[in-house]
Amino acid sequence: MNLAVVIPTYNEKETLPNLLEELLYEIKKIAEKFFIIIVDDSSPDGTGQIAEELNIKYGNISVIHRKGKFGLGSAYKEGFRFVLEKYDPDFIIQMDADHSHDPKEIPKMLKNMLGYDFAVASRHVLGSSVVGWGTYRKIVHSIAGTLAAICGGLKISDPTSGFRIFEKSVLRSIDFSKIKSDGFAFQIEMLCLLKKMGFRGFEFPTLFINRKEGKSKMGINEMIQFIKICISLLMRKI
Ligand SMILES: Nc1nc2c(ncn2[C@@H]2O[C@H](COP(=O)(O)OP(=O)(O)OP(=O)(O)O)[C@@H](O)[C@H]2O)c(=O)[nH]1
Ligand SMILES: [Mg+2]
Repeated sequence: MNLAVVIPTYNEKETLPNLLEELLYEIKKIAEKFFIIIVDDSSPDGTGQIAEELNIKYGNISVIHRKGKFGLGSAYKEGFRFVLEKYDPDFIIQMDADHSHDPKEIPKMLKNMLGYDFAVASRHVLGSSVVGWGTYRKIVHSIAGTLAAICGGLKISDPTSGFRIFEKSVLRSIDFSKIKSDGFAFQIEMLCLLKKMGFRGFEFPTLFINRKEGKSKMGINEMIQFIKICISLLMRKI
């Protein structure tokens, strides 16, 4: 099995080295060939350079250096296009760089992919847990997830989760120019498109650990864009 992992980064110098060490350890156990793609938006803290150094240390890491901060969704679009054009992985994994997503769950999710087109690591199904979130974060997250699910008509309990696996033909059949969001709302639009195209997904119970280092990039602008996308979905404009 050949695997590719796409990781968008913006100021993640504290977390990326440990994440990559653990990720490589896990995927080397199951993959014949593997490719890691870091999409860095000129992180002022030098994450892009650190990613290059990690490639010298481990190999198999491609770093896409972009000229500005163009957003999480735009980073995924570019990373997915790159990986499909350059490599031919059987599965493509997306995850955050902040080590909130546990690489040990990748083999477990892959084992369940038979008969499915994609998988979403969920913080809301039986067996999942979230470590390190306060009440405010839990409430905001629940409201955002519920709103997105209602507006998009999604049956997924955690539509904002950024830890997902796609079978390669799924990503090959997607016209990414149809996804308007360049920010965090990309996650929702992507699920809506998958649903529209009739792809089948499942949710996997995840252990989500809040970032211990670095800062969240989810700001007020992202929230506004998220609400706009939800309204467009509700009005069937997407
Ligand atoms: N390339 C790129 N990556 C981004 C951008 N915004 C966020 N990211 C990355 O996207 C991932 C998710 O961002 P986070 O800040 O962890 O967002 P979050 O998980 O909602 O927030 P926390 O739970 O507080 O960490 C991380 O790997 C970020 O570095 C961006 O504009 N460009
Ligand atoms: Mg995060």
